[in-house]
Amino acid sequence: MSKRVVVDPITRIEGHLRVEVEVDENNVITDAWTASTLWRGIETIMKGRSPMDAGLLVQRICGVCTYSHYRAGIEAVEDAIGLTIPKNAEYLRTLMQQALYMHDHVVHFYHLHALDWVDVVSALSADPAKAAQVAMQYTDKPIAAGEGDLRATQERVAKLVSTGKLGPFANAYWGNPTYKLSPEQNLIAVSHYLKALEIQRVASEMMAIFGGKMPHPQSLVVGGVTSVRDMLSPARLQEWKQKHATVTDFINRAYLPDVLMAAEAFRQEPSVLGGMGVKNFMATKDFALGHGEYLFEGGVILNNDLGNVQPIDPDAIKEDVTHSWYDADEPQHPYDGTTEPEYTGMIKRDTVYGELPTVDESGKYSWVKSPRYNGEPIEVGPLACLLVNYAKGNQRVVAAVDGLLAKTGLPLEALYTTLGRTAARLLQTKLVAESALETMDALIENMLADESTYVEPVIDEDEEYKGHSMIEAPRGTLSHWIRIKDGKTENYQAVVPTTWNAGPMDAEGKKGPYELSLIGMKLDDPTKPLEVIRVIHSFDPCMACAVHVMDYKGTDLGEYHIKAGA
Ligand code: NFE
Ligand code: MG
Repeated sequence: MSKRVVVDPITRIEGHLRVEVEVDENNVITDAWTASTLWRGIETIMKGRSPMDAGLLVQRICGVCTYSHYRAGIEAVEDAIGLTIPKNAEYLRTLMQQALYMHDHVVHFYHLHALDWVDVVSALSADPAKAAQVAMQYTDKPIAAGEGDLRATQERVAKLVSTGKLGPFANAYWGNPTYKLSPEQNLIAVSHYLKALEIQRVASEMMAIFGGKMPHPQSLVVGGVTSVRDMLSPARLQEWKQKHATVTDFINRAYLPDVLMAAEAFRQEPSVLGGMGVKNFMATKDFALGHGEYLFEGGVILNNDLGNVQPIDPDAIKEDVTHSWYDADEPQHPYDGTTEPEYTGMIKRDTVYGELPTVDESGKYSWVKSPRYNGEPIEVGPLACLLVNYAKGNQRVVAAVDGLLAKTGLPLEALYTTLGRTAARLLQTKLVAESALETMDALIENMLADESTYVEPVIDEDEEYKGHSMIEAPRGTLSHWIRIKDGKTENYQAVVPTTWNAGPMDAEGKKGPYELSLIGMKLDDPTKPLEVIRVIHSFDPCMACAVHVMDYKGTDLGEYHIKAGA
């Protein structure tokens, strides 16, 4: 008989995500539904406001990739009014985005995803001297993995455990048999987890040098950038380079070796080698390197046909709300998209934890919409970006992917897995970090001849405009779509990476990447579904981004009782 497993909330993400799966008598997942239970809001409040404020307002969609929405909002307006920004502004915007990626991906791997791979309790029984030797197997120059570092880490964790207050290490499925690292490997990873807390601060400071602050930097405006004095100051540029070197060092000496270590340990673990259902991918051109070159090219791959990467057709994008808590008669193109709430609630049924409210999959069950490309679901994110660029023969990407496959001895097919998604994020981080120095050189070279950073925008109140931006955010392709009338924002829609990946079924019952990635996976113990969490975390969910609508009328949507410490 089939049983329903509910995971809610999925922790270590931004926002609220619920996953429900149905398992058969062998604990194999036969069906899956993902639902955002969080309702926020930005698209609706954009209406009637000045397009000049769009970037600053939409930036509040998220506190993680805040720069992405800021930039996307501003570039949508620039596209609408046909404004081309100066080269210096493009390079500076790219430098900020490189800092964002270096921050966001390191935080995801260590603080949001690592504990799906790393058993902290096992690290307590490691031999630090032996662990220091193990660390040398994955890099010549380990960081924070000498015997002294590892002993100190172990003592720190033991002290935490002895207090009984486990903080970030509480409420996990420690001891789950799908954890595969040895105690020594676990100890190395825990040491890097702690070191990454320092590194993410340095990456944030990189962003703040040109952005004024992090999160929510504030140096972009429609027409260019405002951090002119920082760009002209050799001391500021040097400070950025030093911080860049510190973070890059960590990526090369901790993040890369840890992914190699995980690839080796988990290469036989079935729940890690699945994790992909939708074989359509999309990524967009981004990261200006100078001289008209970009780090990543864009395109769409359908049915995993790597021999046929198509250019992105913006008209092919529509959002379906058949199973989302919104009202619309048919899939809508974002220029004409609406965001009318229609909450229909949950239904009670038996689960492995007893009777609970559960999603009503025959009706509406998520606040996330379902974007489709010519009616097809698409996976976006670092893996999609690498696959599109690998297929297009982007030399940097081909070298990075082939290099990692050679080092791990894994075939190309290994990319189409939970492990592959996680390894792709590492490779993207490395490529972005390396490219940042090229962008910096391009900026310095360009400024010798041209100091312009801003072009004044003009919006004619008697004209109507529409425009969109499409950029790569850390979780994948992000597009913002604006219509301007009477000098005001008439309609605004954001189609966000997590929306592409986490959306519920569409009108035809087609499932998106999250849902399809879970079907067919066997759980060791349905009451402790670590495998589900690991697969979903590999996408790096951000429900704040995915559901960017709030109840601006203050309507009571539901009542929640939260048991502290439960
Ligand atoms: Ni809130 Fe975001 C990114 C955007 S997610 S983190 O990256 O855009 O879907
Ligand atoms: Mg939207």
